[in-house]
Amino acid sequence: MYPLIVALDTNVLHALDVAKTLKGLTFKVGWDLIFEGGISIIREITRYGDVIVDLKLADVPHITNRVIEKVVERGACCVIVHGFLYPSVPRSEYVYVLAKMTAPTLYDEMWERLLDIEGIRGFVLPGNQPQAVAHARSRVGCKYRIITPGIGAQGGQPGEAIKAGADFEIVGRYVLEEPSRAAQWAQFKPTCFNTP
Ligand code: OMP
Repeated sequence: MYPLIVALDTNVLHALDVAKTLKGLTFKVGWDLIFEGGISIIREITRYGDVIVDLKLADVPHITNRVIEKVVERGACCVIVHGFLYPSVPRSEYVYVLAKMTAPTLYDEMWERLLDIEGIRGFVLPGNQPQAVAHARSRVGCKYRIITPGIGAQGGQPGEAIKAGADFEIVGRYVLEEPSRAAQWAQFKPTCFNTP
């Protein structure tokens, strides 16, 4: 397994085709694909690899927890939740907290506070800002996973965020356009965790 999470932000046929071609990797399923393929697309993609569901959840805890439960029941390993919910972020082994985005947002003013959150699976941090990834890794050690979008189309270079301390890089367009590019990740090793 390469330290790569392929973001299947595409139509159902293309997503299934890429997942089959890259069987054994990890896939991220978001709104785009779920609107096209229905919620059952989660289970379908799990036939090819681990699935992270990215709904960027941001509701009150009882609602967020109900959604997480439904997604996990369908075979997802984990779910991405907005960090700005802090301190009402759901704490669970299924939760990745989005702490800073690849585009400028208000997270830039408070993201470091979110690194104190305990009892989660890990953090989503911007792979096109390796210095932020390195800072987060030095703060959390190997207690939590770090996964990083922003590679390829958003300016990050393959492997750069992993070298800065990430475990997995999340890549959409760069790999969707040409799935053979996934092989570039064969040379990289996760900083702390081998599983997404
Ligand atoms: P590409 O730019 O095509 O590689 O896609 C990036 C993927 O990462 C998309 O699925 C985005 O929703 C996701 N993403 C970001 O681009 N920036 C963020 O700050 C956070 C995410 C995410 O949570 O995955």
